[in-house]
Amino acid sequence: MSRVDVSGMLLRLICIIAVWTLSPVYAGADETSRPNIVLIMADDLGWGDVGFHGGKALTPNLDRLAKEGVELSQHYVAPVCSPTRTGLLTGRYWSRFGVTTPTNTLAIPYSTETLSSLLADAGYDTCLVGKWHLGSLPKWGPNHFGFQHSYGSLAGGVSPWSHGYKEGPYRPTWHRNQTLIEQQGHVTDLLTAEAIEWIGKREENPFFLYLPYTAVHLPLREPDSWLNRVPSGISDQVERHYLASIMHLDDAVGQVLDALADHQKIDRTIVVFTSDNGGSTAENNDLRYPDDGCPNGRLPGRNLPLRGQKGDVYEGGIRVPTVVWGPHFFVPRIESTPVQIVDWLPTLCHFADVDVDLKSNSSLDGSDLHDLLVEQKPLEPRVLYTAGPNWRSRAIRYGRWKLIQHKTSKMPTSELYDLESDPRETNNLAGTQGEILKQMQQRLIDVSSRDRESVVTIDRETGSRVEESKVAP
Ligand SMILES: [Ca+2]
Repeated sequence: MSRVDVSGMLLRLICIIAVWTLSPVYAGADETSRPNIVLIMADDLGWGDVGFHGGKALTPNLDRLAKEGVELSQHYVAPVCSPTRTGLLTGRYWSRFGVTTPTNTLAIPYSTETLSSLLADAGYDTCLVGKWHLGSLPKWGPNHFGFQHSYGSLAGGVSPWSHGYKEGPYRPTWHRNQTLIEQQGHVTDLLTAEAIEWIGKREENPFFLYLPYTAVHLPLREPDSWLNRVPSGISDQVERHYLASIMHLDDAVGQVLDALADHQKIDRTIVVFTSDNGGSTAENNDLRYPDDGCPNGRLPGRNLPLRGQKGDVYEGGIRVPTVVWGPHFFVPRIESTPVQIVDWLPTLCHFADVDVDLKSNSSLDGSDLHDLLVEQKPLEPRVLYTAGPNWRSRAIRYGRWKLIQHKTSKMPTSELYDLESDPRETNNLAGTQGEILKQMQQRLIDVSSRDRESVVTIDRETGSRVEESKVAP
C-alpha cells in the first residue's frame, strides 16, 4: 500500500470518526423514535427583542435554546398574524388562501390538510394552547383542523387580565375546545398552566403541542412580580411592561422545558421557538380592547438592525428570532440559510415519519428542512415569497437578492436589495441592476400565479361560510 493510500485511508477514518462523534444520536424516524414536537410562537416579538440579539429584557431560557440548538438566523414569516399562522399550519403561502391581513372569519377551508391534522392522523396527540386567529368564532375553531384539545383565544391578541378581544362580535374569545369560558389570571400564566397540564397527561403516543402565546402583543399590563425585575433605570411605563412581558414569556418557555424534563419527555422532543411577525410600535392602550388598566404610550418593539416593523415586508417585519432545539437531534450552530414559516409542515412531518410527498403534492410551498437541520445538507436554490397586508407590497427572496414590489394608485414601484452586502436594505439597486430586476420580477409573477386558489367565501351579512372555491388569481 502506497504512502498516498495510507494517508487517504487515515483521512477517511478521521472523517468517519468526526462525523460519528459530531452527529446527534437521532437515526431516522421509526415507531420508537418519532419525536414530540413543541412549537412555541411569540406574538409581535421583534428580531432585536431577545437577549441573544442584544435586547434589553433578560431571556435566559431563550438564550439557552439558541446556544444549545440551531438558531435560524434568516427565518421569515408574514408581516402580520393570521397569514403567518396560515403558512405554518398549511405549508402553503397565505396568499393562496387570499389571507394577507389579520382575519376573524374562517381563513382556510375545512378540507385543508394541516400540520395538526396530518400529525393527528399519524397517531400523534395534538393540542393548541394559545392564539388561533384563523376563524374567531367557536364554529371555526381549531378542533376542526386536527387539534384534539384546544384552549386560549379564538381571535387575536387579548386583554391580559380579562381575556377579551376588540369590541364587537369577536370580543368573547376565551375558550376551551371551542366552548367559551371565563377565568381569572394573567393570560401568559393561564396558557403556561394549560400547556404543562396537557404535557403531564401524555403517555406513550408522540405529541404535537402548538403553543402560540399572545405576548408580547398589545394591550400589555404585567403583574408586579415581573415589573419589579425590570431595571429601575427604565422609567417609561409602557417599556417597563413590554420588557416584563418578554421576561414573563421567557420564563413560561423555561417552565414548559422543565415540564418536559419532569415527565421524562425531553429527550424525545423537538422544540421550535419563533415569532409571528416583527416587533410593533403601535399604541399599547388600544381602546378597542377591554380596559385592563393598561398604560398609555407606544410599544418599543425592537427590530434593529433590520429595517421596518410589523406590517412591513422589509426585513424587520418578516425576519424573526427563531430556534429549533433538541440536543438528541441537532448539532448546535447558527444556520443562515434563508428559510420560511411554510417549511415547518414538510419538515416536522419528515421528523414524524409522515409522508407528505412534496414532489407529487404541488400545492405545498414549503421545503423539507430535515436534511439541512440534521446533516447540514444545503437546500436547492428557491424563491421565498411574502405577500404583505392587503397586497399593498409583495416581496421575494432569491439567493442574495430581494425584490419588493409596491402597488400604488399610479405605477407599481420596485425596490431591489442585495441582502448579502446590504442586510439593512438601505441601497435600492432597482435603477442600476436592470437584468437582475427583470429576472426577479418574472420570479414574482411565477410564484404568485397560484394566489387565491383556495379562498373561503364568507357571507358578510350572516357570517356563514358560503363556499370554498378555487378561483382564478
Ligand atoms: Ca402578531
